[in-house]
Amino acid sequence: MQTIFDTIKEVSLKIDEIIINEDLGYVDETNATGDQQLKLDVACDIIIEKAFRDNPEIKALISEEKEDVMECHEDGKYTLCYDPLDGSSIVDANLAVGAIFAIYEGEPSGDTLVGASYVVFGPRIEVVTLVRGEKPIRYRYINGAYQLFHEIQLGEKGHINASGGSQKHWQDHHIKFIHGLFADGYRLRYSGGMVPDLHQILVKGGGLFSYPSTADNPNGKLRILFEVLPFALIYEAAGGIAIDEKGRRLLELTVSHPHARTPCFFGSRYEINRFKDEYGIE
Ligand code: P6P
Repeated sequence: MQTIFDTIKEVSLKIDEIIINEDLGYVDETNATGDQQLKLDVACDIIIEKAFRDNPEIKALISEEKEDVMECHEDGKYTLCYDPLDGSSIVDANLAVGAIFAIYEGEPSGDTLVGASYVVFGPRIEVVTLVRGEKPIRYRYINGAYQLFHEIQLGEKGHINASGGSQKHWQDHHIKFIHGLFADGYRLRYSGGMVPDLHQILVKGGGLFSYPSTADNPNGKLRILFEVLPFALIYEAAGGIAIDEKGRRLLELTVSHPHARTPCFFGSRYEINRFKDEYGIE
């Protein structure tokens, strides 16, 4: 799996160049989940596909930007699912964005997820890698090379509340729960970029990221295979909890379709247990 992480670090530098130098306009296409595609999305997708398709370890590639599975090597060990540039629509505001990678050994599901990684394209480029059963490791790109920065460990309780989704479409009990955290002094830290928003909670020691079901997104907005499951694995490995609105571990969800979505809650233990109490979940 280390060769996959090394390749992610290599492609991160190419994607960073694309973000800085390329056109931010839209193409005429939409992706598999109906999002209008930016030229950035397509360019980053091509970079990742080219980097991995000849790797004999790769059985198949599944991209958020493509409808179909890309079969690579019949005897390959891993299926790699990825979101090439999550949050690409906020690049034009010069906000941090990210790429997310999920490494499955077998049919993609929470049980077969054996590794995860994400890249944060911010004031610095950072990569976090995780081999299941180990601690997440944070790397920073400094002076022309990635340097190991530290292992990531969430505290018991944090102070960040990253509350996603259209507030006008939140259900009443969600409004009460979120506002209760703010009333207790939590700080709103939500950019609309899943990767920096979740990364911030991980590296600042704790808090809550929530993207609930809403009237306009009844299944939530975030995609299970390439967004939700990799972060669920990373949050649990960092000592946190990752569940859906019924309190089910996200890593135990069944995946009905490669582009299926789910409501999701990621956080340190105190915030998730408070969520369960207020949602009346055992
Ligand atoms: P909203 C970006 O488009 C994205 O998929 C995630 O990166 C982010 O967490 C979410 O959408 C933001 O959605 O509805 O809060 O703007």
